[in-house]
Amino acid sequence: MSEIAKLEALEILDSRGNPTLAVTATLSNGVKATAKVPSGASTGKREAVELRDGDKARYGGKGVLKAKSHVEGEIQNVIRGFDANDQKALDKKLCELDGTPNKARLGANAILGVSLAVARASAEDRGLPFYASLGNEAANLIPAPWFNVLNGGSHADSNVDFQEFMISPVGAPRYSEGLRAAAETFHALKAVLHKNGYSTGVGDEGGFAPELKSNEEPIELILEAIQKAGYKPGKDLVIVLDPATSELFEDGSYVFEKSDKSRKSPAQMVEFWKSLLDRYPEIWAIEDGVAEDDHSGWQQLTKTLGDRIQLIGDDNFVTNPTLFRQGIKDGVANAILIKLNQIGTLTETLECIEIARSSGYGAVISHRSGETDDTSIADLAVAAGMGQIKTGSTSRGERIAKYNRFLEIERELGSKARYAGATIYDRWQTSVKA
Ligand code: 2PG
Ligand code: MG
Repeated sequence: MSEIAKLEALEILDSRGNPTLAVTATLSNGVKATAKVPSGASTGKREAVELRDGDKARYGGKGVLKAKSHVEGEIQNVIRGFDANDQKALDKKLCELDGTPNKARLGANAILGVSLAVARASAEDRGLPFYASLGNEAANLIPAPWFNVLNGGSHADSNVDFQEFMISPVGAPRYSEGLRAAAETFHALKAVLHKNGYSTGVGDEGGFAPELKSNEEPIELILEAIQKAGYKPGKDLVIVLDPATSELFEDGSYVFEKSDKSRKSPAQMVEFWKSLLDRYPEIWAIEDGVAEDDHSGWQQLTKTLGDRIQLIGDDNFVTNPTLFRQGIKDGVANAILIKLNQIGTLTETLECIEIARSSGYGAVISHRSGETDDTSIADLAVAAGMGQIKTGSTSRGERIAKYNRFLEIERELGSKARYAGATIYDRWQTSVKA
């Protein structure tokens, strides 16, 4: 048995220049590994608590020295001597030690850092790649990525209300070819934006963030770019949206504040998506098409479009097994977005993935808008055979780190490597994807 011998935490910066934690776990035999914690901007209200110092004299209150001291103090004192290969017991202990329903006392950033660092150390200890340590020998499915090539909403200073316009190379024969198709399309999109006189500066997740005229213009520009790159929209590459509508929901209405200032009722919002899908059959999935607090809107959306496309719940489920189970009972969404730091331990994250699998829901692993060079989510996606990931555009090092990690895994798996591609979408009507 390899025991946990030491925990160290370092206050580092994330991709937005805000503090976050790097946690290093050292085992009794000297093996050590580090995990770095991400941070969101358009967070769901019921996410586990990211503990910030609140000391305005440092990083505008965003320091994480308290979380660091929890890792090196209370948590280390309790888990020193724990079996590093018993992740479930470790994560259970971390939750008990925190004692709150949302990890508010010790901080989900502190807890996740420890949970992941120990998981990584355990993989090192057993001489396995992280994905093989987390999964089993059958873990060989490389996910179809969603590349966020145009950023809006709270991730960019533009007049686009919706947060993410993504492309997914579902038609590629293998992951590396899909990555190439996406990168080529990203460059083609840059040329299209230039031609139209738009800026090509990028937003938080590496997608372009120009001042566009409407919420539909990004779709038109992306379709043009896919063709310009030599691919077929709706076949080689499809479109996925995360409008992050919880950010637009005010007093029961959806307010398109950044574009035309219009207001929509939940029923009108569902109608909006339906008509958008009618016009753009290249859209295969929508995340957070209605807001986290709009429960009946979610049911209506699922009833109306759930047999046509993948509808992913992010802000409403917040990778929380209890909220997810309830949502499934209530007929909300048909897929879940999985973010480790929304819930705070690896075990609870895996539980959500398992619930999705046993309920026939899709599961998409995701980065946060504030990221580091940590690549754990790439390995987790393969370990759990998830089939889909979103981790930004084909620019910005912290995004590319994950995409490049899949290239290493693909090479390592050799002929065993499978690419998820379009298979994930088989259950939805093929007519939409003609
Ligand atoms: C989202 C995420 C990631 P954030 O809404 O899905 O793209 O954004 O990390 O800001 O919550
Ligand atoms: Mg989202």
